[in-house]
Amino acid sequence: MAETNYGLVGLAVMGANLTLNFAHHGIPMAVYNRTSSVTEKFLAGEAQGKPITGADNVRDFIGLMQRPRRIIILVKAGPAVDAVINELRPFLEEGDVIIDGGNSFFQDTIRRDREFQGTGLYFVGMGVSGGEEGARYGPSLMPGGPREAYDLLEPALSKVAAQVADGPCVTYIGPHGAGHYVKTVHNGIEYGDIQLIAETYNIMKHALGLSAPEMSEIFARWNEGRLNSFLVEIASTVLGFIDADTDKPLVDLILDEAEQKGTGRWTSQNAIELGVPIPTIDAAVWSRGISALKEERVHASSILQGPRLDGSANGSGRYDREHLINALESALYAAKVSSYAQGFALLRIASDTYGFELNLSELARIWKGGCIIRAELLNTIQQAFEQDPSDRPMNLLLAPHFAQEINNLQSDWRYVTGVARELGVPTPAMNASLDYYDSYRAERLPANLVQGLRDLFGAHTYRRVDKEGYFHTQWEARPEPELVEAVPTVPPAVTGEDDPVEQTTETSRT
Ligand code: NBP
Repeated sequence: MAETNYGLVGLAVMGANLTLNFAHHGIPMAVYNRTSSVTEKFLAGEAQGKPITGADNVRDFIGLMQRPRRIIILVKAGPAVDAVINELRPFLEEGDVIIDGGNSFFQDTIRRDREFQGTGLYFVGMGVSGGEEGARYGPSLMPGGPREAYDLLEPALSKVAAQVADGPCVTYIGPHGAGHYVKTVHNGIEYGDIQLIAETYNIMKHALGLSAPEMSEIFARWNEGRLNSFLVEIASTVLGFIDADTDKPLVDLILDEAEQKGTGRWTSQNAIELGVPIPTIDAAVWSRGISALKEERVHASSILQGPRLDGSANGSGRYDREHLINALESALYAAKVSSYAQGFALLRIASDTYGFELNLSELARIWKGGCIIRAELLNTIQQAFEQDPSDRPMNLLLAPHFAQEINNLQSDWRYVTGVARELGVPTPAMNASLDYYDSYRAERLPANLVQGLRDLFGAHTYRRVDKEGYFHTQWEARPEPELVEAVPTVPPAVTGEDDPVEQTTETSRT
């Protein structure tokens, strides 16, 4: 086989497809998998006739590559990554680069990056988005770690990444765990998008009584406009799919329990830690959680009632079909913009907090192809963040283009959430997006009362709008603590072994 610097460990779905992608672009690959039968099967199957060679042990695998080696690990995130690193480490030499391409927790990547510092070896944490097809034909790549390691990888990564009009969907994300952090938030945004699409489908279904194939056509039409995106396109595909066994729309036969692997939850957890509001993504995460309570929900549905509507149980006939469909398109778009505004606000704050030096415009650019959230909208987001720093919006909602659009769309957005409320159709993400918008644009929120309450019960202090400084008020006349007679807290012990504890009672504040 031709000489190569590139190797890959982990030949499951992602690893096998990414290897084929590298080979397709003329980059010979060495491969290794813990279970050697997987390697043998791959070499004898899809890898046949391609510049791909493999080994059944790490020593031979390392021997297949020239220095400096660039070894991509694509195994299950977590301890498996450390196990592979520990296996490889004794054979690595100065200048070699390890690239973890799985969905690793970014704090693990920060730790691994630290462990590699000063060893002469490099560690790169690289987010890979696009699933099986992306890995094979062009993913969006988010590599983070030492800049000099990225420079070594850049020529190959630029070839295997998805290509869009303004370049390959890869860029240097930033130091330490920046790549995996950005991939995590990408997945959080993906959770939000998917939930918003599902809620839009649910409102349409309940308010208009449309069939799945009818809704498939509506999503296909929307995909030709400002909602153009991979997820809206595949929503149309899934809704239009007819099950061959039953001749029914397959979507109607799929159990309504959504699963999650962790990146959405990590996004929410991190946002809470940083104090950044991302309610749409949070709603998407807990919606999957409540979906998993199928048995409880079925039970509750026979006890807890929804709104009492005149006429039919669903909304059929209540709403003008074309008007509602158009409003749903506006609401989905507006809610999506609000969700992206939250996601990018989180990226901005995290970049400052962790020193990731993120370029938000570049992130929007590399998400335009290959990845699950690829969408027309990202062009406008890219442009908004390309502005001179002084003109760059603090929040996407403030970018003139989006501000004008949302100002025009908000009445449709409110109408749609109102319809959902009227019908009792749950729309947590759609509402969270709108509430974020209404909160963000509120000159005055009721946090003044929150502060007053906190100061009353906990002397937490507050600031005033008319004076500088922190204030505490004695809100109510407080009775002097009163000493009362000693009261036994336990009945006198019959055995005489436990003496009653003497206590004084005092006015207490929680
Ligand atoms: P999996 O996440 O299913 O992992 C399977 C691979 O991990 C196999 O090669 C397996 O080897 C290896 N492995 C395990 Br499990 N434990 C190991 C250990 N202790 N030592 C060595 N190898 C071990 O594979 P995947 O779905 O291809 O995903 C790979 C990574 O890419 C994951 O982090 C995933 O989250 C991420 N990702 C996946 C997708 C997707 O669409 N699937 C998309 C984006 C990112 P074996 O054959 O010996 O069991």
